[in-house]
Order: sequence, then C-alpha cells, then structure tokens
Amino acid sequence: MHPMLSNAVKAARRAGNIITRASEDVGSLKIQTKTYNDFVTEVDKAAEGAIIDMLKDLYPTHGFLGEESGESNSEADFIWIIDPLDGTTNFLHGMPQYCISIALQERGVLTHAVVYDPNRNDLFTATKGRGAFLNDKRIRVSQRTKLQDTIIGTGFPFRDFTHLDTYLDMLKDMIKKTTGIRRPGSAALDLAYVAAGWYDGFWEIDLSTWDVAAGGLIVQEAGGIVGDFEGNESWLKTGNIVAANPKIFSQMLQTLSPHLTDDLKTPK
Ligand code: 2AM
Ligand code: CA
Ligand code: CA
Ligand code: CA
Repeated sequence: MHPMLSNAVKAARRAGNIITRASEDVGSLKIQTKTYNDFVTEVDKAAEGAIIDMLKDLYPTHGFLGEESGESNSEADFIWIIDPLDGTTNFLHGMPQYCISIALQERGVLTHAVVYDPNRNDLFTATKGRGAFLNDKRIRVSQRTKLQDTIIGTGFPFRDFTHLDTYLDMLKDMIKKTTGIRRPGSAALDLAYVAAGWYDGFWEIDLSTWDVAAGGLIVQEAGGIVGDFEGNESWLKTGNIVAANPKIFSQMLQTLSPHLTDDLKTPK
C-alpha cells in the first residue's frame, strides 16, 4: 500500500474509533441543525478534527477540504477531501449504516481513496492506476449488462427540494426498468457498493464533493464509470452523479436524460 494511502487508512480507523465509542450513547449527543434536515454533532467534528490533526502533522504543506471545517490552504498541490461521518442521520438513529470517507487530490486529480465502514469493518481503498480493494481483496464492478437485471442505489433529495419532482420522475423510470432500488443513506458507502459489484449502479442529485470524492475513485479503479448526468467530468464539483459498470452506465444515462433540466446538465 502506498504510504499516503496507509496514513489515510490510519486516520479513518482513528475516526472510526471515535464514532464507534460515541454510537454506544447517541441519545446523549447534542445535535445541531445546519439547515433543514441537515444535522451535525460533536462526533462529526471530533472525527474530522482527529483526521486533520493526524494528516496535517504528517503533511504540513497540504490543503484540506472537510465537511465540518471547510477549506484550508486550498492553493496547495495536495488536497485531502474529508467526510468524517457520512450517514449522520443513520448514526443518530442508531442504524449501523455510515462511514468515514477520505480522498487525496493531487493537482486536481484524485489519487488515493478510503471509505471505511466501522460497523462491518469493511475497508474500501483505491489508488489511481492500482485498482480497488475491499480489505485485502481486489474488487470489480458487476458484469450485468441489462438494466432490467440490476440493483441500483440512490439517495432522495432531503434538504433542498428544487429538484424533487425531477428526481421522482427519474425514480419512477428507474423503478420500472430495474430489479430493485436501494436507499440506505450513506452516499460514500453506496459508491463503494458499486465498486464491489453489490449494486450495479448509483445516481443522486446535488451531493457534495466530500460525499463522492473517495467513492468515485474507488468505482473508477474497480472498472466502473463515474460521470454527471451527461456522462461528463463535472460530478466531483456539481455532485450530480451516476456511477455504474460501463454497460449499465450508458443505460442509466439514457433513462435519466428525458428528465434533465438545464441546471442538471454539464455546466458550460
Ligand atoms: P452526511 O451524513 O455526511 O451529511 C446523500 O443522501 C448524503 O446526504 C448522505 O451521504 C449524507 O451525508 C447527506 N445527508 C445529510 N442529511 C441527510 C438526510 N436528512 N437524509 C439523507 N442524507 C442526508
Ligand atoms: Ca452532514
Ligand atoms: Ca456526506
Ligand atoms: Ca458528514
């Protein structure tokens, strides 16, 4: 394992320990609401603090983009993109479906990624050009070729309902054209499941960079395709994302395309 990836794994496990300890007593946590339906606790902040403290110590010249602490040193060549707890709503309800997501971007290119599920002890990793792994095993996207045979993951709009009607039209078509839809509530884990071949594809509108950076690289390194709703690169910035095995990717784009409003197309 590349030393930078192995340090990211150590940081993710450290955050996992903080979160696991806190999960035993979620009832006592103070919950803040960032915006409608968007919650944060001291656990999210402590986990992000632990990750950044460790990586900053090792790499003092690097920059950071964390969900809870924002951007620092954003002109640096190396930027760590961190979601310390993806699936906070599940965590708060005692539902064991959440993860830690850490990606490294080098001059704009994603190079290393970790998605760690502390409940199942599933460690998904990838390094650009070196493939994707679950624990020590190489993972690959599924080989299904017909949308009709697939399980597709997604997330519902939850705080900004601008695209809700569009989303529901997309969902209606996807429900009719697939074997099943799943909506567990952690986008980073959903992407890791595409990489592992457990889902055949995933789509969601309006995610944040820290939700998709690590999972996106893991899908690509598992042989999958990641794009925005027109198949282009803007997914990391816009958070409008489709990820799937190559055959299913194009069928998903076809299914979504009749529903695209201008603001869901690739920005000019
Ligand atoms: P978070 O837990 O890091 O905030 C996709 O649905 C993403 O949106 C999730 O991975 C989750 O990341 C975020 N999210 C925030 N609030 C949510 C909510 N109430 N329901 C679903 N997702 C939420
Ligand atoms: Ca959040
Ligand atoms: Ca998130
Ligand atoms: Ca989060």
